[in-house]
Amino acid sequence: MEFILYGNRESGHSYKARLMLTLTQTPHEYRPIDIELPRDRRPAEFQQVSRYGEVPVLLDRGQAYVQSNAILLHLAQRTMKFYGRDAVDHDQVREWLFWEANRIGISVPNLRFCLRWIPDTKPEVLDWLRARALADLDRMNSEFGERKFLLGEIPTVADISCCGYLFWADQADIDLSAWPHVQRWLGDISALPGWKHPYDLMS
Ligand SMILES: N[C@@H](CCC(=O)N[C@@H](CS)C(=O)NCC(=O)O)C(=O)O
Repeated sequence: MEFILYGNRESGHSYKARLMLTLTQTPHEYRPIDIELPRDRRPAEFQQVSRYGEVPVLLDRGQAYVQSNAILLHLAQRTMKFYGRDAVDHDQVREWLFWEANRIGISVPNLRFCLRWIPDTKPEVLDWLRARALADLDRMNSEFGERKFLLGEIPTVADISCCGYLFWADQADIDLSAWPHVQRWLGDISALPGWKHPYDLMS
């Protein structure tokens, strides 16, 4: 198989990569990794290719790619799908991927992680994460007043990246009805042919 994806069902970063493979109808093998195991007890084949010890990892003809947004960019370039129309779009896609990695791809996942798995998280940490998440959702909501997707009328990997954890917003104790444009955008993404919810795609 040309493409092999290592991921985990609770990992939105893994979901982002598999959603791209699925939406582009790219044949691939999915190999789930138990990330509750200590890193040195995970399968040797995974340890060998996971530079930072994390999921997701994509193998493309044996070459390993790590970091979900780098994987998305690689797949966009390989398939020339979900990449926008021209060089200006490609630059904007890259900007959004960097934004996601520093903003909504940090705030919402970590808020969810602390609420679900770290019961003794200090309230001030939760407050900080929540404030960041709300600011990030405000930012995204303001994008969609005039545009269907982040770059306009066509979806790109920028959307695939930014939406990843938002299908689990409830697990981060976030009620998305406060951001109606974000809700509409998520609805449009979930209407794309082949879309599946994280738990249906990653199990
Ligand atoms: N910046 C990385 C984050 C990857 C990440 O945080 N992976 C988590 C799951 S969502 C993981 O592998 N955790 C287990 C570990 O670190 O051992 C990306 O975008 O791929």
